[in-house]
Amino acid sequence: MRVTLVYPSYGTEQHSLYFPFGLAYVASSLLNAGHEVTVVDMEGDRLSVSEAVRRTVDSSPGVVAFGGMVTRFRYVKELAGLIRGEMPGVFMVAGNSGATTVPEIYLKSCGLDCVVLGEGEVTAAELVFAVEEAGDWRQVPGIAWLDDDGLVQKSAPREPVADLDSLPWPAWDLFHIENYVSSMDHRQKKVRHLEALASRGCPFNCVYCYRIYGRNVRRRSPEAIVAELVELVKLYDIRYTGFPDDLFTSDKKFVMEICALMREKLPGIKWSCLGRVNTVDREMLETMKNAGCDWISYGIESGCDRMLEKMKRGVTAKQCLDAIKLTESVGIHAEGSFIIGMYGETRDSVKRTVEFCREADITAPMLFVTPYPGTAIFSMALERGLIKDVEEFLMRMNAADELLVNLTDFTDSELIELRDWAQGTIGRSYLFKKPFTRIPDLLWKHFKLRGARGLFHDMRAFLASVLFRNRA
Ligand code: B12
Ligand code: SF4
Repeated sequence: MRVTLVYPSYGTEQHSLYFPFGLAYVASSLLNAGHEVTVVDMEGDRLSVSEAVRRTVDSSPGVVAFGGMVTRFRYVKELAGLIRGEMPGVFMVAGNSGATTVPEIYLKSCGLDCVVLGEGEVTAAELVFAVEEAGDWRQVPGIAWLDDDGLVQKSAPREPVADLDSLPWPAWDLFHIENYVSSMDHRQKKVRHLEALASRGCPFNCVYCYRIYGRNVRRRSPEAIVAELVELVKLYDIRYTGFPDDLFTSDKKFVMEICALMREKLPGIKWSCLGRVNTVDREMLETMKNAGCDWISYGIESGCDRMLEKMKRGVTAKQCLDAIKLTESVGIHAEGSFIIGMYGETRDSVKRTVEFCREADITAPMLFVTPYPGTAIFSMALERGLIKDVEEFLMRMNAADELLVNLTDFTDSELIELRDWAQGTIGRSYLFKKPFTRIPDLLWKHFKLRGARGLFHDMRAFLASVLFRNRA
């Protein structure tokens, strides 16, 4: 059957491109099952909504399937409405963490026939087959739909793919891959790059995080991961890579094995990953460094132990500081991500985060805590009436640089001001430690990461912090 996969855009701003692995994995499984697949990539091809609709309709699909992060819900809604107007009989489906956690919103607002829950590869292939055969697609495990009374019904749960090596590699060639390979990467490297997924799942339980693959970690074999990377070098001449896993460093032995193979088969290739401070040690970091790792991003989130406990991070600020210093000491650049506005946040806890950054000598954009669907804080925000209309909340979602839901005892404007103060103070103390190298570097980095708007916002925050430095 002819299937058109639609990747909705982030928006109109210029920013780096991130390859949509979820959709590309679904595409390769559909191809493997014998279906004909077209991709309409709004993001990579910078398509307007009307162009995306035109391309979708022109591809004459029997099934239209939407991907993209939950933050792109508003585009799925708009696209689905327009496509339905042009092709009333087409079967429409969506998959991702949003469709999985708030299926009723996707089904009702976007007029979809069904949504795929969780891991999509096997479900999508079976679903398209059932639609093609005019069979009872409601029997396919791992989906949800609306019944005649408008109530959400779910089929039997889909078992996770036991052997990740059995999945075909992502269908890179259905996308204009050169756009992604040559785009600047979120690890701030202007080199040819593409990543590969090594594992699915994370054993930890942070209250602001949703893991579509759950707590049980499944890992590909190191041989298969490195073989895929070797293929990426051969096909696209990549020089930089990384692992967009939930948590790449969840198992030392696994990481060490990948590193040994990378040293042997991919000398000269640099890479980065997401790490967790209590899953690394000196031996592991040195091995990673020797295998080309030059950048690790740690989710630090707060420099205050009380807040770390509230987030159920399972680590202390001291552990975070030690890991950052250890990482830098072996020659890998360590970066931290921070959030502000968790329930229980106070001026004192924010000051501790600022102090933490000073001591660690790091800076990073500080984002507002956002209760994404599926997280513990989403349920809490619903219970407390802080999110009254889930669809309206999804429609406003973006990159967490705006305050969407206030979980604290501060007023919105107090919290925004506190964030601007903290962001500015952290940035100022970092920059002025080595002004001649750091100021140009940081401006460029923020522009790449967050576009012109983000750069403008951060510069404004920085100036505000210089002018009002004693406020907090
Ligand atoms: C890489 C990444 C990014 C990249 C972009 C990735 C991209 N190409 O879109 C960047 C760095 C830009 C990014 C940004 C953000 N991200 Co992000 N990101 C990830 C990360 C680490 C990996 C995504 C990935 O490639 N996964 C691997 C693929 C194979 O899995 P998948 O996408 O889920 O796809 C599977 C299923 O969802 C399903 N599926 C997916 N699409 C489709 C389509 C169809 C038709 C079907 C049938 C099935 C299906 O099947 C797929 C295969 O099994 C995930 C965590 C994770 N490991 O998933 C977080 C994650 C998706 N991000 C998240 C968040 C919150 C954000 C930000 C809001 C963070 C921030 N504070 O700014 C921003 C949003 C920016 C924006 N404006 O939209 C959350 C989403 C939470 C939620 N409840 O939805 C996640 C889950 C992290 C987390 N654990 O909380 N992110
Ligand atoms: S934030 Fe990171 S460590 Fe915590 S549960 Fe999510 S993926 Fe795991």
